[in-house]
Amino acid sequence: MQNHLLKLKEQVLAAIAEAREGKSLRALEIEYLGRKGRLTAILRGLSDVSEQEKKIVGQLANQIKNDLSAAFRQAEEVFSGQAGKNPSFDVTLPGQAGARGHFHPLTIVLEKLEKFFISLGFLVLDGPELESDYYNFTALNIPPFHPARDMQDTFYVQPIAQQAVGQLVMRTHTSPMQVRAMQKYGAPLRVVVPGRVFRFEATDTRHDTTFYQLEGLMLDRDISLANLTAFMKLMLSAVMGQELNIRVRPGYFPFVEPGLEVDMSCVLCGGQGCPSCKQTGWLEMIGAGLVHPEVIKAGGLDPEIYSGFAFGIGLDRLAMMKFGINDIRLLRGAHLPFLEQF
Ligand code: FA5
Repeated sequence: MQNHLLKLKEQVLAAIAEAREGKSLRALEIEYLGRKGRLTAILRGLSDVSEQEKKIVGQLANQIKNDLSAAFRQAEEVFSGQAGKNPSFDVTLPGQAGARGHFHPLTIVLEKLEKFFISLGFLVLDGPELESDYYNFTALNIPPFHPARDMQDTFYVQPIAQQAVGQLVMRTHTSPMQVRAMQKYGAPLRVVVPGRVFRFEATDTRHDTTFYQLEGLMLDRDISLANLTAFMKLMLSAVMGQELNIRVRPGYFPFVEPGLEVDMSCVLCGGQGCPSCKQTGWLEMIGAGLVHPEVIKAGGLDPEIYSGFAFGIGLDRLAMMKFGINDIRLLRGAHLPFLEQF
């Protein structure tokens, strides 16, 4: 009997949920709870059961009747548009504002860069953080034991299957993706590769052991330094939201020839000189150059046909400049009062 009652309750609740108008709701109520309704009939039939069962089943049946009546009232309110108009609920009271998240300064800078390069027809690629020694160094014209390896000391990882992949490193820059992209997509090629990189070095306000870079590579026929400098000026101006000047100086990276350091005019002092730019009016932001013929060969392409430029920009330093952050370590400090400012 109890099971029968509980099943009946489920049946009615399902029918209420399916009702689409007040009329069918009223018909349902009469069918089950009316004077000649099915639940009423069950209650009447209780005269045939034992006193003890009568007590238990009677109590359950009454409870079910009350529950169903309440469900009918609630559904009726929905149909009559009264739902939510309960006078004990004051809709004019101010609500509780939910905490709203926002983007991290690094994400803001990265999105601006990606948008800029996508608008110029570049692909955005992702690369492995745990990289082979070959792509991180050797393919970039930095063979084993070459002194240039000292420029970017890193964390070496012991591979499980040594013979399969050779030495593994936490990548020191995003440049390994240059050769990977050439091998996968050939030329002509326009790609940018944002990502996290790792170095084994002492931290200070401008150096961290983990930071972000964005690599850029453009390969085609007749790409020159003029193309490179034009892109650098446009890119920095787009991210900073103001027209900036750049200057280039010779720089040494074994995977480019010639190699350049690109500085941008200091956004804080407009190039006049201030503590942030060490009174020079310039800030070093980017390593760049024309892709070395050996690197183009490692990518499976002919350096007699294709030339190109490549660059690597530090996103942390860019975010520091854009938002006036004076210590790079704040970017990964997970310190909410700091992050809530952006
Ligand atoms: C490189 O990593 C080269 N792969 C860049 C490159 C790409 C050159 C393509 C030529 C062609 P560099 O070590 O200078 O270069 O780093 C590039 C940028 O990363 C720097 O300008 C700086 O903005 C940032 N950076 C370098 N070291 C750190 C560090 N320890 N902490 C934070 N940012 C850093």
